[in-house]
Amino acid sequence: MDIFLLSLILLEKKKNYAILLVNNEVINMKNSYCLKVYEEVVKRNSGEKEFLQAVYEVLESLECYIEEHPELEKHGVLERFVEPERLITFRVPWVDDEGNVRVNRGYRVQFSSSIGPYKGGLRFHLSVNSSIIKFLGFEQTLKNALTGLPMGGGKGGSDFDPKGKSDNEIMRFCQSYMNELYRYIGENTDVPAGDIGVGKKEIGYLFGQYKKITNKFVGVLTGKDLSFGGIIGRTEATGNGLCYFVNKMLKEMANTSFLGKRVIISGSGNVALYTLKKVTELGGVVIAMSDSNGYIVDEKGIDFETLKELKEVRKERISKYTEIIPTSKYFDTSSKMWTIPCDIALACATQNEIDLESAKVLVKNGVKAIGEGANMPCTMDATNYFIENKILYAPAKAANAGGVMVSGFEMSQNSMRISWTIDEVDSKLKQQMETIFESVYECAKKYGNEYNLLLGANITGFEKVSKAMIFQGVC
Ligand code: NDP
Ligand code: 2IT
Repeated sequence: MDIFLLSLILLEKKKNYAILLVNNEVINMKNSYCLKVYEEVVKRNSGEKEFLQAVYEVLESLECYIEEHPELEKHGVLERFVEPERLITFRVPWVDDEGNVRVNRGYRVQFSSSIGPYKGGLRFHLSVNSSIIKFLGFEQTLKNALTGLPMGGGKGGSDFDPKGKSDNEIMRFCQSYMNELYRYIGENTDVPAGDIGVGKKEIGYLFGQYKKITNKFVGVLTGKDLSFGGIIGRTEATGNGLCYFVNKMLKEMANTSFLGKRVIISGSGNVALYTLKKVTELGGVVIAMSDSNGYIVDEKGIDFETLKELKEVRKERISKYTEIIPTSKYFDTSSKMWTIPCDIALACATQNEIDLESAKVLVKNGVKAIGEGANMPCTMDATNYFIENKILYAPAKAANAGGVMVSGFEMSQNSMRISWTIDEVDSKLKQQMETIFESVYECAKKYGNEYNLLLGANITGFEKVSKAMIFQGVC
């Protein structure tokens, strides 16, 4: 039987306490308001498993806060909070190098404008669908609230696969994507940036087309090259921010640091690469990294410059690393990387890459800390397993907020027509990531579980967004 249908039947049977099945996981939710809202979300977003997972995870951790704030139900805050303000889908036609007409689907979800203009990245990946875009936009709303900057939540992208495409094909695709997207965005309305498959090159093509259509040179996108309004340090910001957050967590919760730790990092894209660089600077040894095909291991530590050249310049698969560094080995199943004994595991590739089985192996092998550089990289049962076993766990919406935070700095730099220096960017990023840690840690302690930084992050972000929603009335 369809698991979502089953969830509904179970909900019908038990009014105030239900056992829900989400993505085949059995979960408990007790608060009647959260339950009612979740039931509606299941009905309305049938089959959207990533979105349901993200909403469930947030609602479950908000229960204790909701109990203390009955006014939220009166104002219908949760009902509005889980429904995107706008979801735009559109056709993206383009012509490949052989002259064939190709069609992809474009998306932009404008999830919440409660505390600022919609803000969030664009993902170009074969797997992109409305469930993935909505889960990312929903998470982004809370993440952006944690940054302390006035940014709402949005996300977008396409099922376009950039792998194997020529620069000209990528340019034509980006131009066609922007031919539709430009109607909905603006420097004070919605400010997209990069995510999987979208980096500085794609942002350049998108910006060029926006400027051509609108005849405006404004900060409508972040992650731009420095030559036309980009901010120094944005490329490194997510990886650096993740390391600042995890380092602070190690210090405050276990009186230790990255120094001498064995670290594994999934992925080898933007977030993973600069995480490698910063972990190494902080004295950790990164012994394994991956791409979607497999992973490399080198007990001596993976070399940043070699991997960067391979991935960013030569656009090769990670397996080629072993041809340059003979001490390294390649294994062809990326999910098996989590079986390597390590002190710290940093998930920097994609959603649901650490499941319960991987979590159990990591814990059995002595992992001390998990950091989420990617969005929702741990399944719900994996997350619960880490928290129950008192593993230090840095949740995505707090730990990877450094990227969008520096995007926020880029927006202010563009509005003021000034340039920040690298010292200004980096010291503000570090300070603000540490502040985020402090506030989510305080909140987790307040609600009785200092290891549950996910609860701390969800409540801290939600408190800000929900206050703004109540002040602004029903809209
Ligand atoms: P990139 O496109 O630069 O790199 C993505 C990396 O993840 C690649 O190594 C890719 O391998 C791997 N990957 C992607 N999809 C899968 C998959 N389905 N299975 C296994 N591996 C996969 O993206 P980013 O580094 O920018 O993004 C990585 C994660 O970080 C995403 O979850 C993103 O949402 C999140 N994030 C990004 C921010 C940013 O500023 N860029 C900010 C905050 C979060 P391959 O090359 O083989 O596809
Ligand atoms: O998930 C994310 O926070 C991002 N992809 C960065 C978004 C941004 O607007 O910089």
